Amino acid sequence: MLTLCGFSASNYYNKVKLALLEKGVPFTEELAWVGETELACSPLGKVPYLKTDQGSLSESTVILEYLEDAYPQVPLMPKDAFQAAKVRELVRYIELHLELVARNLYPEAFFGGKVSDTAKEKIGQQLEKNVAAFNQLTTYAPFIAGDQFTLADCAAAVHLPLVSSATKIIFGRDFLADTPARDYLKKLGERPSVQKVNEDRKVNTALMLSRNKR
Ligand SMILES: N[C@@H](CCC(=O)N[C@@H](CS)C(=O)NCC(=O)O)C(=O)O
Repeated sequence: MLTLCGFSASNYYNKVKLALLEKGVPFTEELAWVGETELACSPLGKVPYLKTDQGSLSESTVILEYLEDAYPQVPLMPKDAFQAAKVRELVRYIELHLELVARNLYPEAFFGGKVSDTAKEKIGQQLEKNVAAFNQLTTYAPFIAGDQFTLADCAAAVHLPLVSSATKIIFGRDFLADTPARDYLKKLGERPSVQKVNEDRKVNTALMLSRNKR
């Protein structure tokens, strides 16, 4: 039996939850806020982590790949080795070159903090470059890596909306606005799995914000 630990406001958590739902793998959820996680399962205290009968795993992309190997019945990776590598390439770009750069804006965009103007300028320049590079890799045909829903869609569904909203709030312009990302995300939002993740995210985000106020 699998237990997904973390909280539904987290996009990393939701990426794994989406893959579990898409694959139809049974799992339960265990609420663990940052600061209340089991360090034996996730030594850096990050969420998500997954408890399995064999032990626990941290790092969302590692968990995705484990699920793919352990539960191949509903595949979220192409069989062809090269196409599978293209999916991994996209996942890497989304996480490393979009999410992790945009993340530096979140303290001001979402959490009432401040990011210096110098930092904003640097982040903005880096993101412009990275978005252009990312666009070169995407196909949106109709899924982000081609005609099959893959792990790259799990990553895109949770990370791209935050890149859009953070850039819009900080720079007054959604850096993904000139890409097919908006229509693509809208279409993805029709999937029951994405709807479930988004509903749970809203409820949990409200809970998180009310906890932070206390
Ligand atoms: N590389 C990690 C990142 C996970 C991550 O940063 N999660 C956030 C919540 S969205 C977290 O746990 N932050 C607390 C911390 O970094 O101490 C993964 O892919 O699982």
